[in-house]
Amino acid sequence: MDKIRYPIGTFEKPASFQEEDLKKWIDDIRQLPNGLREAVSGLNAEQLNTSYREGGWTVAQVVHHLADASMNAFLRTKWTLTENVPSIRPFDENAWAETIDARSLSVDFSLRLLEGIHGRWAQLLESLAMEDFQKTFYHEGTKATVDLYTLVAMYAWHGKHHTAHIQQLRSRMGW
Ligand code: NI
Repeated sequence: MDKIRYPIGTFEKPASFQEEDLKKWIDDIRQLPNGLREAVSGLNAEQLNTSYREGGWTVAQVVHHLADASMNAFLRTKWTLTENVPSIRPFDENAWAETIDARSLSVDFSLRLLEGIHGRWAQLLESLAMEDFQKTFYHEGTKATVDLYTLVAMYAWHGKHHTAHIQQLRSRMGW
């Protein structure tokens, strides 16, 4: 296992879902914007433009990537709740991380996006009944049917995974 690339390990789909797991994941989703803001606080432009690993995204690209991923995940959640097994399309995360907004804008744009998205998302998830989390979408990329439980668990992991990239870089560099 590459600890720089996977500081908290890879995502493992939980074998079963308990109400307390769900509460914890929703809490992780709610906390992500604050934790991320703290992880980048005080970094200067040069530090924000430093790759978290050899050949990897810069700190700023990681922040913009989190906004890209959460925008998609929030839409997937809404489609799953409002349509019958909607078909969702993947997005090319590497290509999205290379467009001009993700390469040049202040991270503050994406931090504010994440605050808005995660605030709405956590509130929505908290309002659902347990059986709502069994609703599914069809992922056109992996050709798999995915339930809402798995999406929520995955994004709880995803936020912590990328925040840890930044925290680990800071600790390695002594920032
Ligand atoms: Ni990611």
